[in-house]
Amino acid sequence: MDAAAALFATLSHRAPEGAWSAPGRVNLIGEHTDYNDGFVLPFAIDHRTHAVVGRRDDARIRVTSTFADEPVEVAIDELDTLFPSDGDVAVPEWAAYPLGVAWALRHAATAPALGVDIAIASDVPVGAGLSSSAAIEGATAAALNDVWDLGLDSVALARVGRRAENEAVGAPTGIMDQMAAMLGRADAAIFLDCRSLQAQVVDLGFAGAGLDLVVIDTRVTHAHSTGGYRERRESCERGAALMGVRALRDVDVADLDRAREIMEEVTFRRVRHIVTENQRVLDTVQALRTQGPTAIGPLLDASHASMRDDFEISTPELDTAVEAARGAGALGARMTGGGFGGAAIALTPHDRVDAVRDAATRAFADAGFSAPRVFTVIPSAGARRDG
Ligand code: GAF
Repeated sequence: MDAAAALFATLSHRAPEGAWSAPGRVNLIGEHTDYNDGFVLPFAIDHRTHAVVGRRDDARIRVTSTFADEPVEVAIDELDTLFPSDGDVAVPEWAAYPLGVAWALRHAATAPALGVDIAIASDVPVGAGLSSSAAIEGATAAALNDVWDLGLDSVALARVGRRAENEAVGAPTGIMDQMAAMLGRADAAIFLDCRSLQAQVVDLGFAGAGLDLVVIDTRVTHAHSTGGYRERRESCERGAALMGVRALRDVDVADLDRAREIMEEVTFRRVRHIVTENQRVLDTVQALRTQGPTAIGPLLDASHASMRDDFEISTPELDTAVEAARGAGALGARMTGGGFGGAAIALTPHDRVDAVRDAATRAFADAGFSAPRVFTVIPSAGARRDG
């Protein structure tokens, strides 16, 4: 927050209206299931994006951030022209997140054309699969919802964030990350039905069970606006159409034999990942509720194998991180997020965290990869006003 406040002071001579923040997330399990109307189990982490916002006397928005050299300024009335439905976005990519949120908010509610200055600073690693984008969207949406007095609830703000991501940034993602950023709770995950958007809080109890959630950031960055993510999404849509259902959420594990008969092999494997992953989310929620977090390791492992072999979104670095973590005593490990780079997570007994860090670092060096960044995260609160 201090960095955002300092940045704000360079942008505006007025006192700010307030400070808001939203977190990045780790997805514990349920990968690529969100845009298939399925289930996910993410939690918000203790890395946040801060937005310090002040009013202006005119009807313009000026935004600056630690990602950028220069502020970007636009008239509120021009927002529609910045994000045409069929054309190129007219602002730098980082600015499309906050300005896209402002644009989507004005379509979601009757917002006054009240000018604002926005300064954004973040400690959510970018491109690491921890959803730095939803953190920017969440912090901006929470701030403008208050400053413009729109009265939208958390789910409506998550939808606004997703619209910005899909239409302003151009990444065809689901809604998991925005929901996690808005609804996160300390020491808990959010069990989300991505069809109904009903969310349940599921206690994680990592600390009480002597566990840490270790993140191994491979430092191979990824972007969901490019190839692989979109292609996987299209495979899922093709699979659902062949099965005659609205979305793969409507296919059961028992239907997989029929799926294998009516589609070619690659589409079948994409379908099998989604169908089995949905079941793994349900099984993880059940295990957390009845047995606690020490019971979920095999489900995390199975999820990784499915993403590596069936959905084919893992990378050699992610596989190396997962194997090293398991070999050093993690109860279970998997890549998290959209894949093609980013981070792996490892559920690790507290006294094995250093061993996991050392093993991952050594395995990366042996394989000739750049050193990973290894750290623990704590399940934390969602978007909020901080001051
Ligand atoms: C990215 C997307 F933004 C999410 O919507 C989700 O699809 C995820 O990849 C994969 O589970 O984070």
